[in-house]
Amino acid sequence: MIKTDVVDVIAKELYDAEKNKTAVDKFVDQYPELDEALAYQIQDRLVEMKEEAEQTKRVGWKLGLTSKAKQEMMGVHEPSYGVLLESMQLNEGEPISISPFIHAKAEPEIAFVLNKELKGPHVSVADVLAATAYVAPAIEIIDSRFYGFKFTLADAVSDNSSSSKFMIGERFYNPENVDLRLMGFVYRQNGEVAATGAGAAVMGHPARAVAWLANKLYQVGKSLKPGEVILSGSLSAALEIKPGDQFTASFDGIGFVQAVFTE
Ligand code: OOG
Ligand code: MG
Repeated sequence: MIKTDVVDVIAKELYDAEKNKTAVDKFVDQYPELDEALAYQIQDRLVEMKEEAEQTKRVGWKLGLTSKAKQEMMGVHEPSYGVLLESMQLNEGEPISISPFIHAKAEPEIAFVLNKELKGPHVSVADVLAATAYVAPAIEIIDSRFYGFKFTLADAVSDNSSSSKFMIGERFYNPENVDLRLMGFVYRQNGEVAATGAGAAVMGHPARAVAWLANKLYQVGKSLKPGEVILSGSLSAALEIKPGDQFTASFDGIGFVQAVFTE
């Protein structure tokens, strides 16, 4: 098959898998040509299909696999990115039905909202902080379209890095007033502590994940734009969601955000 066909075929399979809630086998076995570069082309095609079908638009980016906890959980040892659409955003406090998901999981993350462009290839942590209007606590709901959440980096990248929904706390903080590296966090499921740590869990500094993204996007002629929201990637292992579950991600100095799930 020629490359453009592979892009269309895989994007369509992933689109249908999400729509019909039916998981698929990972693609690398069937398509040995599926490398990271091709995977980002598939991701772009998949996102275009959703933009069209859902009459929505791109609002930012998500990082994936930026912490050791997540890399070990997934057996993948480098970060990835995906696209956030307006249709994926949930309002704080809105109950979330798990019915559209295949096997969703919840992750504690830090959201960055930019007020300046960030263009690679030499973006640093300092550049990211200078271009950040505010930060806020976030919970990402991921849902892989692959059986058993089993995939290689290229598979997951094609699947828009397992993105599904996200919720950002609606109180916003100037990043100058917190040390994002040392900022402690507590992640709770139904009141019980599931994970604790500090911002440095993400690449030594959460802003480094945003810098990595800007520099990575430069390779495909893209940049981060003012107004875009960027999710840092999970600071701890993702937790499976059951109906009735309640997850709270609390961060020192920037408050918390809570996600409550229903049938
Ligand atoms: C890939 C996406 C990971 C994160 O925050 O690390 C991700 C996956 O593990 O399914 O969203
Ligand atoms: Mg995530």
